[in-house]
Amino acid sequence: MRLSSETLSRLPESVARPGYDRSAQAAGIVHFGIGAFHRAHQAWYTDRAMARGDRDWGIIGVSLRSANVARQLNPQDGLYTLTECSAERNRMRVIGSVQRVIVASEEPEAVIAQIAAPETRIVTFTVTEKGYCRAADGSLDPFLAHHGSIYAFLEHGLRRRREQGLPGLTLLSCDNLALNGRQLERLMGEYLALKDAELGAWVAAECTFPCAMIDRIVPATTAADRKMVATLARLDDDGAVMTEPFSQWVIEDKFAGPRPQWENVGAELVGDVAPYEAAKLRMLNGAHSALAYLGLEHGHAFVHQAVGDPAIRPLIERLMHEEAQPTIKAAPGQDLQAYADALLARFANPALQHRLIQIAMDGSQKIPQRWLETLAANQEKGLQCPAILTALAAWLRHVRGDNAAKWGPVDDPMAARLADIWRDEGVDGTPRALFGAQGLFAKTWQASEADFAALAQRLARATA
Ligand code: CS2
Repeated sequence: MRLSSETLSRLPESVARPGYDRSAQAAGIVHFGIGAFHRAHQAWYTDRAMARGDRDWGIIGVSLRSANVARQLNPQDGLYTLTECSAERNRMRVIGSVQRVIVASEEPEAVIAQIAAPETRIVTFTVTEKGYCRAADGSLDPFLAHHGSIYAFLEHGLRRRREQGLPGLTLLSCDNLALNGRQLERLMGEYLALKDAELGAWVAAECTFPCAMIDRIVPATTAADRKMVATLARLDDDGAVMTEPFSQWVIEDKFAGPRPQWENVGAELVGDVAPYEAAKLRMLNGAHSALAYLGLEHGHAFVHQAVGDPAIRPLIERLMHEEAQPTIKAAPGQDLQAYADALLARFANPALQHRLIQIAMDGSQKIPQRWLETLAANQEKGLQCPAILTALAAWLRHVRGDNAAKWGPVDDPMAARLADIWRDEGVDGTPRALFGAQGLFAKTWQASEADFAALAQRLARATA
């Protein structure tokens, strides 16, 4: 029997459930990219905010293309379990904030109508780095943006709001991009400049784009996880998500209208997100990507194995403490030393089963804000980053296909282009084609001759 509004009462007492009348809630939020991360993060905060008395913040989820999540959640009335996993115990809760999932490619009009609905106040996004349709230099790639992107749906939905005299919206990016709100604002502006400049002016005046730092480790759910959940919940749950006990959400307090009282359930509303975001991207995500490429080369499958490997761990510590941390100007009360230590403990959580190959995906979209910004900031001070350069060499080998036999083909929107560069330029030319003055990533970081020498040395070394 499957989890749903009807079967909810069959759950054992130990499983917490929504403490509010779900059917009485209007949907104040439209969320693009309703994958496991959103369900374990924002939907969880919103569920608890409503349990504390907040009202009408139901979430309508949108999947741009895949019907998987709709198939998982719609037959369950949007309900799913969230399990917090640690070595000590697993704690399960049913989340009630998601009402329905729309597959945009199947029902585009329903998405537009939902954005234009009077009760909608906030649109949020976890569409991953590549969902923003940026070219290598960070500007909007019009070709990508014109084909079923978030921008097209926002354009139509916001135009309708304007025509109907409805207020603007808060457009809140929850993806791992540097200054994600500023980027979304700029990219949306670039898109509307091509499509409808008048609407662009209305959006600039009526909508806001707060920046946010979002953090919770959420491995992809496996069949074994679903089996475990079924045993504990005594119901099948196709939408189950597994995560760690830790969670953090720091949001720039810049809303166009009402918002949930997320601060009552642990979120931090601040004036400036930048120091939190830089710490998270450069330390957590930077270390994660390094663990991924180095760990796969060393034959590991999971994060906790890679961080426990004495051949890898010192390099991760160096990357965080000596290379990333000094580039961040901490906010008052922000302790970066303690932050790095806490990250090492989170990575070591053996109950999470966080796959390195999941993190290795889409490296071309991730390394600029995770590594290249750190390299650039150190370069300004005349410093080199040996740990990041070692990780960068491992990434170069990864996109050459060195890990493919064991871990599968390279999963990256730029995979074909990177493979072409490797084939045409070889080991001598590839680092320059990517990180030279004319390189693909030149906008974020340009390697010095010493960096190229260090990369060449690392690439020459036998793998692992
Ligand atoms: C990871 C992130 O897959 C990845 O690239 O680094 O998803 C990471 O787990 C989250 O950002 C943690 O908040």
